[in-house]
Amino acid sequence: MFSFLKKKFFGSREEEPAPSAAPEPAPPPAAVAAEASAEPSAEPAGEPAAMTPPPAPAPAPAPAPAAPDAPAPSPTRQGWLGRLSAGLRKTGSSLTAVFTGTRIDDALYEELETALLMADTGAQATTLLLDDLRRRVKAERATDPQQVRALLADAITDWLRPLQKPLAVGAQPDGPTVWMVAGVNGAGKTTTIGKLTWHLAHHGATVLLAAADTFRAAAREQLGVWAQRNGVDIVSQDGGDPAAVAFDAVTAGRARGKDVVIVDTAGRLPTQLHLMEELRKIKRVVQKAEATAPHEVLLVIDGNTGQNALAQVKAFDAALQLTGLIVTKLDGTAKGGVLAAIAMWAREQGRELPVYFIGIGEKLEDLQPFDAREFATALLS
Ligand SMILES: Nc1nc2c(ncn2[C@@H]2O[C@H](COP(=O)(O)OP(=O)(O)OP(=O)(O)O)[C@@H](O)[C@H]2O)c(=O)[nH]1
Ligand SMILES: [Mg+2]
Repeated sequence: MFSFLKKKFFGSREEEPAPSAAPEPAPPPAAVAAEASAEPSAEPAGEPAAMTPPPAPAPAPAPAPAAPDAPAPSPTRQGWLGRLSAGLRKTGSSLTAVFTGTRIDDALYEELETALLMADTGAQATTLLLDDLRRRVKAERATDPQQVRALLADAITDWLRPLQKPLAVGAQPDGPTVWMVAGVNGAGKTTTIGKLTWHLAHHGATVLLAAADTFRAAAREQLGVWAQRNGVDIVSQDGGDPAAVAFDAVTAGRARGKDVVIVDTAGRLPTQLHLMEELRKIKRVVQKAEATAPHEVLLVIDGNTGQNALAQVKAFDAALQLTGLIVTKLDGTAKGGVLAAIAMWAREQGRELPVYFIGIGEKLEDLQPFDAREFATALLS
């Protein structure tokens, strides 16, 4: 689930038991439990998946034979994949319907083009994906539409693979790994932070949360509940400057020897320029507290936002120079194709923009590392 770079984590488990259904009293804040089993009452937990290898850089997609490129997933991961497929079924059913005929002809490619566009893949990514698919079909001398479907899964996998990367913890020799989390209102930032904290604590990492969403008391309380459930420290204050909270948190994280500091921020629209400026300030101030921080600037995207998700990526990236994405709510009406559009945009920019995790629900186990092959398979199932 994470790439733990410090020695102390090397023995950590990749599979972990689901916490008990009954919430347990949280340990004192400073004592971060490696075996935290306090479980959100509405959010039973599960196991994280194994770490994923870093992706290869993004070459122009080339024809490749259909072959599974990952070991068989764990039963928990299997169940999660089943639900991901169910979440993406709307896309999947229209994509798979294209391959029910008997011929590979222009009509098939036209239907496929429509289905990909309807799946939020975007015009440019759709065109490139179809060109790539045609090359693969020719190279493989495919004659059966079901072969084309398998080749499309390969093409999508290759396109999405540059997005696949584990989130690293512990690369900093002297201080905490600092993650800053941003996104539009209600994207799932705070919930995602809570889930990440749970998984980190389970791997023995010590976490400190920064409630830099100072606008709403409810936002602080929401993060406070997650801190308590996970038995981790939180830095928050009533109202005031979110940048100051972030500064205090990073300073406290270092002083207390924490492994990870996660800064939650208030939701905002990219059009709210003063709020985007505030985000920039939070980042600057975090840098003042720790010169190398933030080590990750993560954008949380609601998967249901369709093509608007790409607009969010561009706007938040312009303000913050994002280092990664987390896509939530792929269990809703999300169509999934937007990941291909994001992958293409990142490639055009000549840079890496990993999708570290995807979420398919509100439970702890619903947040899992992104895997290109699995996602492509779910999309076409
Ligand atoms: N169905 C579904 N719901 C989710 C997922 N992730 C988060 N949510 C829900 O989305 C709602 C908003 O989540 P929050 O974590 O509060 O979102 P936020 O981005 O912190 O919101 P603001 O701080 O108000 O901007 C909550 O009801 C979450 O439980 C997901 O993957 N699937
Ligand atoms: Mg929030």
